[in-house]
Amino acid sequence: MNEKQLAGEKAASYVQDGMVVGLGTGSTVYWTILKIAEMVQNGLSITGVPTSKETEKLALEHGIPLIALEEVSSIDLTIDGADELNDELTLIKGGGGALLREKIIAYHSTHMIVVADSSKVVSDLGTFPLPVEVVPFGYQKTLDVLQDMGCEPSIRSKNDSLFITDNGNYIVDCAFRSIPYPSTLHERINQIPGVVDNGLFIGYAEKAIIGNGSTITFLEK
Ligand code: ABF
Repeated sequence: MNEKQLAGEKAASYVQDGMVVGLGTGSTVYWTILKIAEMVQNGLSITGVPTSKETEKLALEHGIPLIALEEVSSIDLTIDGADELNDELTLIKGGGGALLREKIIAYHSTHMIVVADSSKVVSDLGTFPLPVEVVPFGYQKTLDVLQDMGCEPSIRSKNDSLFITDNGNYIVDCAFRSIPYPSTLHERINQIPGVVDNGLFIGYAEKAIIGNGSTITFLEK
C-alpha cells in the first residue's frame, strides 16, 4: 500500500455514524472516499459535503449520499489533502484548483483532518507555488501586484487554455520559494482587489495523518 492510500484510508476511521463529513479533493483523499463508500455499503449512515465537482462525481459514483453546504447547520469533520504542511499544521492547498470550496468547507467544519504522503511535510512553506484564485476581470493587473509582493507568478493553464475553477475563476501560481510569515502574506494577498482567496490554510487543521513508508505518523495541534 502506498503512503497516500495508507493515510487516506486511516482517516476514514475517524468518521462516525450520523456525521456530516466534508469530502476533500485530490489523490490522497481519494482513498478516504473509497473507504467511506465501503463503510456506507456496510451500513454506516453519513452525509457528505463535496469540496469540488470532481469529488462530487467520485462520491456519487460510489454511493455516498451528498448534501449541499447550504442545507447543513455545520460539518462535523472534513478530511482533505494538502500540497505542503508544516508542524504548526499551516497548509498550502490548491494544487488541484479547488482551494476556495475547500476553504469554505473547512471554515464551516468543527474538525479538520489533513491526509498526505511524507513528501508534503516541510519545515519552511513555499517551495510549492502558492495558488491564488483570481477573478478573470483584469487578472493581468492582479498578477502584476502579486509579482510586486516578491513572487514569480504564473497563470495556470490546462490543455492550452486557461484553467477555470469550479467557481469560474483563474488560478495564479505564486512561486515565493519561502513563506516565513504565512499569516501576514495571507492577509496581504487577500487584500488585493481581484483576489478571491489564496491557498494558505491557517488554523483549520487539528490533525494530520501522514503516510510514511509503510507506516503512519500523526501531527497534532
Ligand atoms: C487537494 O488535493 C488540494 O488542495 C491539493 O492540491 C491536493 C492534495 O494533493 P494530493 O492529490 O497529493 O492529495 O486537497
